[in-house]
Amino acid sequence: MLRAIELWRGRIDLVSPFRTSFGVDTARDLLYIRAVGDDHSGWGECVAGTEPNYSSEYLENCVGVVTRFLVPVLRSDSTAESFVVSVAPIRGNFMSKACVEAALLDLQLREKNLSLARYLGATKTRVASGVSVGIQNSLDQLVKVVGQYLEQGYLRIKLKIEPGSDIELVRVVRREFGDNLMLQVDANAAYTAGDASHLRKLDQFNLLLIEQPLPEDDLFGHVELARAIATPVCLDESITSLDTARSAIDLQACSIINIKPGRVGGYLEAKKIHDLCFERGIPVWCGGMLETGIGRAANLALAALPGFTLPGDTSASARYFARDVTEPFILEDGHVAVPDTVGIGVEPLPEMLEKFEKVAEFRTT
Ligand code: SMG
Ligand code: MG
Repeated sequence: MLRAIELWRGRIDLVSPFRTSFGVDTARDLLYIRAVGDDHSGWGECVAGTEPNYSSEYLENCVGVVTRFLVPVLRSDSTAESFVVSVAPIRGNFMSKACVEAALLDLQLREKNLSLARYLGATKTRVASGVSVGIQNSLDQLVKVVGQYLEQGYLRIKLKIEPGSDIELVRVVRREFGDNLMLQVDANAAYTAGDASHLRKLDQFNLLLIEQPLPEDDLFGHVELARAIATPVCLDESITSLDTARSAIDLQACSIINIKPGRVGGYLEAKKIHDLCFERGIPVWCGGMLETGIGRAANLALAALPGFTLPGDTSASARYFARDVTEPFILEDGHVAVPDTVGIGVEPLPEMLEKFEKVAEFRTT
């Protein structure tokens, strides 16, 4: 039974600034949802950023959406599944929905003594991990950073690119680390349909994929671009639901999909997208939103499904934080272990939670 929902806020510094085509992050503002039952509680992490630049959602707004629209649908007998149905009429706000759903899932799975991985249908006990490398101040710095990650054992490198900082980056990294390196790029929607001939210059580097080259709502632009270049197009921001995933696949706007539960409204929708892609032969991989251990744990459970055939942005805790909020996730032999106890398998460490603030509590009836 669900007795209460709590909202917790905190902030955690990143070990190094993370620069993308839309901005620089030096820390993460955090919103955790805690679903309180009789004997257990479940945690969910909101992936929204401080500002609405990756997507239109932002953390402060999520606090309002959760409080005003999502918590009021909850009853003491609510489940993650019933919650998803109840909030379907509320448009968008995927990241707000996803963190509440995640907390409910964690609680109900703990009550059933079942791990999220097993509940979702995981077939792996560890997940191949890549790392996302932000835009650096110089090419020398980029080579140094990539070299360090490879030394740590990461199996795939993703370079953030933007106009003016793209072809040369890839050329230098390929030259330095060789043709066998699994390498991909992420533009975070920084290009336009007119950039096809420029982006075609990436074709010579045998990239695994180019992620979200064009704006989120430009599916047709991606169709045209995918026809014009040889590098496989992967969508991230554009895929906000099972329906958009199906449209993108049918239109051939992409041949690979990055699945992020926060972006699609939760783990249940993420699993549906996985299942569709699996059936359609579309490779998927698990994206990242600089999550702390709470979000990371749940992402690892998802990434353990059989269709996740490409390494994810499921890096170890140390890639992000000097000290994670949970027990740290570590990289071993290029992989991160999938939690397999109950629920998401982790909880905030008491000494870390002390630095958080419980900003709201709602009792259910
Ligand atoms: O969690 O390792 C991570 C970050 C991966 O590059 C990453 N995420 O567009 O895929 C993406 C970005 C979005 C987050 S930028 C703050
Ligand atoms: Mg991306």
